[in-house]
Amino acid sequence: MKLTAKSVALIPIIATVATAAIGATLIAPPVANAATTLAAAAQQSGRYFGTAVAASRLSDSTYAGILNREFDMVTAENEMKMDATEPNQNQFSYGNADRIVNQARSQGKRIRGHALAWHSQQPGWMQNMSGTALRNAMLNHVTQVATYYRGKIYAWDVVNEAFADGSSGARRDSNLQRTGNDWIEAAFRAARTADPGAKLCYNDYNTDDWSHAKTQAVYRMVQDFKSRGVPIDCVGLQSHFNSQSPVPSNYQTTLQNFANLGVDVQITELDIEGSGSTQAQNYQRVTQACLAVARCTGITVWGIRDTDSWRASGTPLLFDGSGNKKAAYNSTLDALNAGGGPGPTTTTTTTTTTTTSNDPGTGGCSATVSLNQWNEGFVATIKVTAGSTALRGWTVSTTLSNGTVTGSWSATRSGNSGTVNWTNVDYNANVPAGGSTEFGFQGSGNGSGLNPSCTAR
Ligand code: 9MR
Repeated sequence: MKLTAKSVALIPIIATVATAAIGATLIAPPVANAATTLAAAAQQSGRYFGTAVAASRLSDSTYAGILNREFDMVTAENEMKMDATEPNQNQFSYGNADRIVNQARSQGKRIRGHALAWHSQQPGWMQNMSGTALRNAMLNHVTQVATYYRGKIYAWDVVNEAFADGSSGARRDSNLQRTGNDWIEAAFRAARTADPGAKLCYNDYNTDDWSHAKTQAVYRMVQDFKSRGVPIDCVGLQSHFNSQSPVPSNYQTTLQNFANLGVDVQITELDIEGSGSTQAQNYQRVTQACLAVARCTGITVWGIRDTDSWRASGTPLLFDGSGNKKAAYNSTLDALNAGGGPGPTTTTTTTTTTTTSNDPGTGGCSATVSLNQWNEGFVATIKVTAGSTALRGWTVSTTLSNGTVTGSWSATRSGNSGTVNWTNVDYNANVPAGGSTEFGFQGSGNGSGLNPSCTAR
């Protein structure tokens, strides 16, 4: 069989699925027809293709149509930022963020969380804080927001834009930085505790050119975090390009060098000002660079149509103001279809499966599982639903044949592999008739086949 780039890209996925069936004859995987959407094309190599979404635009049918068709990862453009989610201290507000999250999840899309801690778009009450009070307020924010969305976020931008531009290689001066240089690692530790299943990213702009002092400074921070065991899983390169800040010739080198530190790399806010074939070529180069780096797990563009962009006059996106595909769309799709090196090695495609167990019936309950599986581990979120009578307590039994529980939330556990039983905690014992509650756990190994079954207590 002649191995085309595309068939090579498909092998890791097919090999995983087909292991059990191999044995007798090795059948060459069919070369798939070219995918016709960005998400489907990216999925061929185990990657995602995402976009920033504004809650206010979801009611625009052209916008929502393109979103639902083309993308499999969503970032809230502004709705998860500190000013949006904690407008008054300790009063959290998730309405607009939830609209985006619920829309994405109902369409089977995953979510990048953006952003837990940032010097910009802070709520007014935070802007004038300093010292220990600010440090604690920041950590509380990280904990509350990451806990609220636990189990629903693929990756969090835990800290955004903390380095200075220019040649200093220094941290950016900000109220958060003045609470002490360890504010970034403190934020990452709080995020890990709050949502152990989310990948934790450091995200920044002007970190695309390997020779830039800012790129080097972020690299050294990530290297330091890895060496000291600070929990960091990914680096986000925003990648906002225009004629003053073009796609650098060493872009792929930058992606590869970060990946070599043992983190995933994600292109998180891609837009490239311009038009026609020049813009198309630039999008193609960026896409090819990601595909060539095994741990570049996906690309997110910062908006759908040019008119949706934060810099609309630069027409930097893949669809024109009427929602038509631009040349840049076609070159991006073609680059994804042409494939590159193998897909992400440490994180294969995340799958979500749902199994419904026993019928709730009168007085009973049912349990369903949503599973987030990657190579080394998984996060399972279990939804308990009451039947026609309210629950006063519940137990869910799960079967974990090839994995071990390493952490859990919102339920008390007995056992950590094989048959594992989960009992409500105080605050979620009572579930109204027809209502539901969730608990979850993370584990190493394989979380498939949990087959949850619920019993009312
Ligand atoms: O696209 C966002 C725009 O709607 C907001 O007005 C702006 C406010 O800071 O933030 C934009 O998104 C930024 C992102 O959160 C972080 N990286 C730079 C993005 C573009 O400015």
